[in-house]
Amino acid sequence: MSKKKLVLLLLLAFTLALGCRIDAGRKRIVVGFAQVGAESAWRIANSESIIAEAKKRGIELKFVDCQQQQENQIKAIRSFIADKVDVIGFSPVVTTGWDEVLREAKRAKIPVILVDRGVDCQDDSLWVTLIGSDFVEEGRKAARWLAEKMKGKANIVELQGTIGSAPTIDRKKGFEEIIAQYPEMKIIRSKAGDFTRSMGKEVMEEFLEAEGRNIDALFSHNDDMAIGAIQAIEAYGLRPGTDIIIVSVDAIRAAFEAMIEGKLNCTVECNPLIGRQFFDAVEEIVAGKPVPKRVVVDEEVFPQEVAKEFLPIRRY
Ligand code: GYE
Repeated sequence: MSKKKLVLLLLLAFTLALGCRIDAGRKRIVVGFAQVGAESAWRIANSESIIAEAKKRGIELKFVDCQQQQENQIKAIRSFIADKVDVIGFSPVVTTGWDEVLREAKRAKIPVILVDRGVDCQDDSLWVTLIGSDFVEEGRKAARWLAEKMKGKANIVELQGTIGSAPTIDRKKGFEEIIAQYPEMKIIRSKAGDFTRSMGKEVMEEFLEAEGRNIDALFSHNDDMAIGAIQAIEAYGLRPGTDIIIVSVDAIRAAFEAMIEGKLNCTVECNPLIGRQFFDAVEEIVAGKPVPKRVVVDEEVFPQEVAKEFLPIRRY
């Protein structure tokens, strides 16, 4: 063998060996996820969907429950940056106040995916994509259903979600947009119940105290608050679903059960099972492929009449 051939052969062997080493040591994808909290059945299903999908794909997930506190989310994101994760996912508890920490992620060249909720930042290069529902449309759907049910006439009380959060801002906007077309449909009281059952109950008690039988309908920004409100209405001596017509959002199993009991009238679907779409985007981003800036989840409206049919197949 000539010297030249030997050198070439050695070079080839070296390259192959190096290639194998790199392949064998190919880094597992690491994702940091700063979750809002565990405030509702929707959120719990959303967390489960994300955790299960990471496991299925062999992706390392650093998952932090931020207990509905923006400062906890910012802290978690900073720790993900320090850990040099491949991708950061988070569901912003409120829309504002993210510019600084998102700029830090950008400087560290860590792509950010918004999951479920959007942010209000001028610079949309601070995140790669938003995967979640169209909350304005959900508000419209609730209002359209209610307007038809009430024949365009109702005194409505509104239980809002977390103040300053995207679903609260947008569901209210969509609902009001449709209600504005009906001069005899009015929101007579509106207050935040922070998306929890206990607050839904508490605020509904206040509404009843102030308005009593003057209330015809309730629009609740999620099912958990509606379920809390149902308890308050019963305790007040009125029949939820009959004396007060109730429409809410999420379509969790407990809402279907309440509809079967006749206590809730309609729920607009908001799908929390977005783990698959989230990790599809993660893998595409890591592979350097382009992803759409906005991915909207498909959703339905479920009135009481179909509750029995759909409860057995509801997954959350
Ligand atoms: O409707 C509510 C949850 O952001 C869509 O947050 C989500 C909302 C959901 O706590 O139940």
